[in-house]
Amino acid sequence: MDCVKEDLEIEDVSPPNAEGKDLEDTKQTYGHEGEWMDEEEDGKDWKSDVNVEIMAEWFCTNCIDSNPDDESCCGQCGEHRNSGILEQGYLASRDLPEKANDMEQRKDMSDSEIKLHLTFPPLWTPQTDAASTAIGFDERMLLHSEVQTKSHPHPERPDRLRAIMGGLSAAGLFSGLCCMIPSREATLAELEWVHSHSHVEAVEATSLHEASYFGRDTYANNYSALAARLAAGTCIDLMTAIVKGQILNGFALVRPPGHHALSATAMGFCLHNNAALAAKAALSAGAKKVMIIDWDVHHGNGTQEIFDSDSSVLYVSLHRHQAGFFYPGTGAASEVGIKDGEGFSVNIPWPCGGIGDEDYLFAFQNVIMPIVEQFAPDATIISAGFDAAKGDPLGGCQVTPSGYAHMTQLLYSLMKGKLLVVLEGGYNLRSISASAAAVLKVLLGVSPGEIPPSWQPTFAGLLAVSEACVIQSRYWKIDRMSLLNMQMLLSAAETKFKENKNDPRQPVSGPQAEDQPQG
Ligand code: Q9C
Ligand code: ZN
Repeated sequence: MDCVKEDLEIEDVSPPNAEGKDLEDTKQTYGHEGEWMDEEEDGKDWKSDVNVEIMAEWFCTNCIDSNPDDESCCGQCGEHRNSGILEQGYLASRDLPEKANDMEQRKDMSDSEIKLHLTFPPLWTPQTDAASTAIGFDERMLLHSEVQTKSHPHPERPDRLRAIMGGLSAAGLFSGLCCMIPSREATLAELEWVHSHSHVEAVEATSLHEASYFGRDTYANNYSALAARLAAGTCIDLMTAIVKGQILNGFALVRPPGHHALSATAMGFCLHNNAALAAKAALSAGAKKVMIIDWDVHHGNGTQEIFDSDSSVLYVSLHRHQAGFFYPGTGAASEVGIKDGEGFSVNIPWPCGGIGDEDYLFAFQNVIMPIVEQFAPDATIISAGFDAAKGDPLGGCQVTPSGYAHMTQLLYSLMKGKLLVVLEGGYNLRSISASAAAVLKVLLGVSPGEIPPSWQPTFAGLLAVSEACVIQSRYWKIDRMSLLNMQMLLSAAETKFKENKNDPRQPVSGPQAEDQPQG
């Protein structure tokens, strides 16, 4: 398909190798889904890569793309090389002493130096009430960082949380309008709610080593196990507080992310499954039915596996699937859960990249909300990766902050505000901070208004949504009219698509469709 090739160009930006490392090393760089895109990989002209190897380069702070030394703006995302993205509205923890709070002095401190200045448990008393929005964050989660041996920085980096915290405070959302809850490390017993004992031990063991790996992409350093316990504990506590009515909703700004972590395996940058642990916490705090809605661009294979045969947890995911050729390869619409959990996994698999707001909202209106209304969850967790956002170096999709706000709003209305948002992926610092701010605004009660009626699905979006509808209608009531309507739109679009060799991402109806340039 045309679109597949185009999307690869977005991702296939492995940098020329300045240090003169061998090609094997270049292959290990992040940002292109290597083994999932073998065909395209083969067509690559390695020789020309060798030729540019001597060129000096710099890596964009915002999107980690590599750029030639003589450029001052990133060719991928446009960020100025010295924009100082992490120095605007920087949030310093209240627990840090003067030195660490001073940006000037702090610039020269390494992450582990900063850690030495942290005093825990927190010296402050959390102030919460039933109407408040709580933020979960702890600077010790910044200590989880790849020990750099490769030519390219790892996308799942501490700056992600710095940028989001900075963005929220610059937008005036933090800390004035939110309360904070202190972070706590999840106990080993809690981790074993969803993970095997040996998995927990394997993660714990990494703290003895400066650098360890679970597979090629999932790194750990001395502090990763601590960060992972904190991420999990933060999600557990926020969820518990929501179910008990101590806070209205919460945003867990945590890393490492969690949704790829299986009960016995760390993978996809994830160590412990934070959202799954939050779901268990909700159940133990008295919720009977919990929903996890996962809008990270990747399928949450870990979360799905953990609750595969469990009818008390509904797992819903929208993700780039590409017929199984996009990481992690799972999440076909036909995966619906097993045993007692059959019908309690809902997958909406995008057939290609480039998917945006219109398709996400179309999926919400036509499959997700109808199912969720019937399931009627007592607690809802959003596995909120922002790697489907426009500008993301891994996702190659087009979701805007407004799209994220509308998705949050639909769930907010249904749940009367009771939502836990858990950060998963998202690798463009500008995109993730703008998206997180848009979501937080909704949590704080600011509605983004009506979904623009001009938003129409694309052929690709319609394809995925109607496939999911047909499959899910075995388990849930899906409006016959909207099913018929979708099928009509689809067959019309299909004919058009075949006749004109159109881009599958072009809108299927509405005034824009006619004006769209062809090819
Ligand atoms: N070698 C999250 O967004 N890419 N994880 C692997 C194949 C891994 C993404 C490429 C992407 C993991 C939380
Ligand atoms: Zn992801």
